[in-house]
Amino acid sequence: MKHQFPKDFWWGAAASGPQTEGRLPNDSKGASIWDHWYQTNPEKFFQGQGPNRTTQVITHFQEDLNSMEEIGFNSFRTSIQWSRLMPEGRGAVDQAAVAFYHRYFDEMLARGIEPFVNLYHFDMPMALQNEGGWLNRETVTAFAEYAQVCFDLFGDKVNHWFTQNEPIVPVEMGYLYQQHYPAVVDLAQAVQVGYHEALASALAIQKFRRSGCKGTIGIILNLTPTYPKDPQNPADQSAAVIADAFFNRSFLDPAVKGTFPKELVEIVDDLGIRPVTTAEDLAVIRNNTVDLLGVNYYQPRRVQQKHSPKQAMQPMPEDYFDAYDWPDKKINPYRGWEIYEKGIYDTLINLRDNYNNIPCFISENGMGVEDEERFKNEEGVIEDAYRIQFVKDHLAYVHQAIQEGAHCLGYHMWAATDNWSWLNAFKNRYGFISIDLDTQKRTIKRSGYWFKEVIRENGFDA
Ligand code: BGP
Repeated sequence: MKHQFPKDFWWGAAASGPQTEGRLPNDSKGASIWDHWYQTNPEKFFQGQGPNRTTQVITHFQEDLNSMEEIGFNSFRTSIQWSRLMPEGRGAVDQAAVAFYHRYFDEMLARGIEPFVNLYHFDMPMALQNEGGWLNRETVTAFAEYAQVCFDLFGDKVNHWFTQNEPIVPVEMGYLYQQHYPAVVDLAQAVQVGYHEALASALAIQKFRRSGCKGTIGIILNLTPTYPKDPQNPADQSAAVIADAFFNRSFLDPAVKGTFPKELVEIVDDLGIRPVTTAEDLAVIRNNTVDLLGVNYYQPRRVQQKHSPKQAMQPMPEDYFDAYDWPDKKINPYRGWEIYEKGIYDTLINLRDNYNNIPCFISENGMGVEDEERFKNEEGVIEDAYRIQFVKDHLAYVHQAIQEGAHCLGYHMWAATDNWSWLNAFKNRYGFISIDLDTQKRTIKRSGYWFKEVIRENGFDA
């Protein structure tokens, strides 16, 4: 049986500015929170590798794009680094950065690769972080101004804009679980940060619409379908509803419906930590929902009713549910994430049924594997059969969801090339294209050649 995808399906992959661009000595880029954290705490980063030396796209983008063209991508997502374009986060625009992004997007277009451009991928400019970052309402205004600068500069080249990638991640990792700067643990701050991110996204969408830009604007969310341990047990079920409200609907509802989930509003009211807001700002959120939703899918979340004693002194999302370790789960041992292919289908069906079947696409899905060098053949090609299987199994479910009416327009894998990954740096490799970090040489992996066939056929044999 052949899984045939709709005409004009988006095939490609994703990356982000901070994970690929790298720095040049004495460049004019401003510091982001990552540059700052690496400077103060290099030991936090796997093998001490920081964001200054990534895959050096700033000088090697042509080679990346050549490989993507060879595979046959018709689209590719990356992000503009706010701190590269506007080193202080507001005010002056750096002309070297403008020239770089123009060339980068031009070179994509010249190869028939549609640039999908995201504006924020966890990379707060340090100058703004010093004023409170997302805790500060002024940052929201600065973000909308930055978005406007991007629309004005690159609006004639870019058809698909995204305001943010995974806005829940700066909330959870920066303000609850200490994996991103500023690594504090404070639910009240986390709620304010999340609210400001949602507002910033809506305000950027308002700017986009008011400036009459062509194309679409959306947001990219990591949706983790949430399964109760026992679906028949009402207490497990309500634990799943609350976890879903915290980690999915917190951004999905405002982005698509312009509202916040009532379960979450009740919790923050109960705890007395409702974020500071104005009626005017709430109206901006209500009236500026997305055209297009990017769905990053890696793993599900499994929960059960709260049995365990409270761990932290302060309030935490985990006060409302316990994690459930499903004994039958499949796991990617390198990343420690469960692999559950059907989750991608359940997510698309949820969007179909509960989110007005909003146009969406899979904007990230992938598998990070350590030490892939061991799979290199005599020609230097990495034989990553596991990645082919992973993508195939997920694509089969995407196909099924489309057959059943889901409005899914494309599939982007994470990632195009191997790239630098936050605290894990280069530990796990994700790309269709491998990169030798010493020589910066790019080589397409077996999965990349397999994907080339899928793109050519617009489908594959199941
Ligand atoms: C997503 C992020 C990406 C990327 C990916 C893989 O959450 O949008 O930036 O990093 O996950 O995760 P990791 O790099 O942590 O292994």
